[in-house]
Amino acid sequence: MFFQKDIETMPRKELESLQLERLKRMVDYCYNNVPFYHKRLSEAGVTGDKIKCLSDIQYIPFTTKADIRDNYPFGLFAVPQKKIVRIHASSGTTGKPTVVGYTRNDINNWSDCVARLCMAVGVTDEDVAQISFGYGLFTGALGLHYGLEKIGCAVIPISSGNTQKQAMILKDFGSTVLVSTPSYAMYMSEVAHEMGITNDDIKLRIGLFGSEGCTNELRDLIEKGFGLFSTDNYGMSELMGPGVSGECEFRDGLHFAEDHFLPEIIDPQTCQPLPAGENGELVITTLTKEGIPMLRYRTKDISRLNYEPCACGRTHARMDKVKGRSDDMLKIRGVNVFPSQIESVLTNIEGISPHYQLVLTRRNYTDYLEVKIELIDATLLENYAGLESLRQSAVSKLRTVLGIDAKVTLVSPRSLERYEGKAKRIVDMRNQEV
Ligand code: DLL
Repeated sequence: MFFQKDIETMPRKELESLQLERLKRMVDYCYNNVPFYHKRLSEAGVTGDKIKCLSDIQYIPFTTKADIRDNYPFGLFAVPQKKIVRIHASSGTTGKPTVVGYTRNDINNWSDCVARLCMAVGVTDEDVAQISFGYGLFTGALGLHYGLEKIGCAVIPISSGNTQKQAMILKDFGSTVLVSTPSYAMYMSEVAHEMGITNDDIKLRIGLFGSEGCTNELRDLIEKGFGLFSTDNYGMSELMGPGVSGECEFRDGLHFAEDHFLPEIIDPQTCQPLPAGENGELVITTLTKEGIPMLRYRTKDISRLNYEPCACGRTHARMDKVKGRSDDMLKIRGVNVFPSQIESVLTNIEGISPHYQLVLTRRNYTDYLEVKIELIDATLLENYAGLESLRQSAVSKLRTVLGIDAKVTLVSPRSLERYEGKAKRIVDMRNQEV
């Protein structure tokens, strides 16, 4: 199903000329309204009329998270304060948050983009959506909220946390759509089952998961746990929030809202554009944002673009599921390791739960990786031989996929922390060499 079929299936030629026209306009808009861009674009000698084709985007300087932080809080806003109707922020791991502002048009475009990805998996005005993202400065909850309301779906703004209550509401209100991070959905299904709630007691049929990576293996476990069909959606507050891209029912890549966002892939080391089909860092330019426009924003997310038409009829480019971040890709003894690779290995081993933690330490200038994995069955803790064989099997499967040795520690069921938002699975202590 489509929310804006004419736009979503627009012939590529037409779409690209719309993008070119909007890109030229966006460059001039930034130049004229944001002193930061005025300086950057003047230094690079780029103005809207110098952009003759889409690949000329490569002459525009990049924008980074540091640029937003340096202009904290509102320095990159392109409109006077009175035109801003909403402010969100993303909490960084350190220091000040990155702050973003939306005009009324921005909010309208944002809800259109979200409505598209909800309808692409079949959400209708008959659905009841439980939004279990945290409401607040985070864009996830209000982003999905407005998009779902636009379709006419009934929204339950429960926010995250209080997981037993979440399970009760799922059952009592007959929620048909669950909106959350995949790790929270996994946790919620464990809690619901512990409370004796079975899939016959609930009406969930669709999961709209996003805001963090999720392997297909973990997705399959969540779907089995709740008896639903789910899609992945991607976005970031700097660009808008959720709605930048999302899967359709074919789940063969996440369709961009390419009339609003122009994606590129670059080599994160050389910063040079990479041809379609290659893995690299996703760089995105907003084509319509008024509040805080972004020119060539470096997302740090690693993915790949596919411009082939999709079986669903959408013509907008698709990105692969995010493979990891160029900055939290783990470099262990010189080897690039993505946490998603580890997750795929673990979810394929019988007897262990999908909850894990990666602990990195450094001794004598050498990195060590410990993978803590939770058992499903506590009785195995009394069976040394069984435990050891499970451990060995995990070690050898990890070695085959990662190409390095990891220490595997099996821990009791339910002993690792659970998350109501994005999971924090990596504990990096390498700067505290022992
Ligand atoms: O997480 C926006 C969002 C909310 C997207 C709800 C989808 C659903 P931030 O908090 O600014 O915004 O975090 C953005 O999260 O650069 C990615 O590294 C990661 N991320 C977001 N969606 C996905 C996804 C929201 N589907 C950062 N898969 C991004 C993998 C994701 N990583």
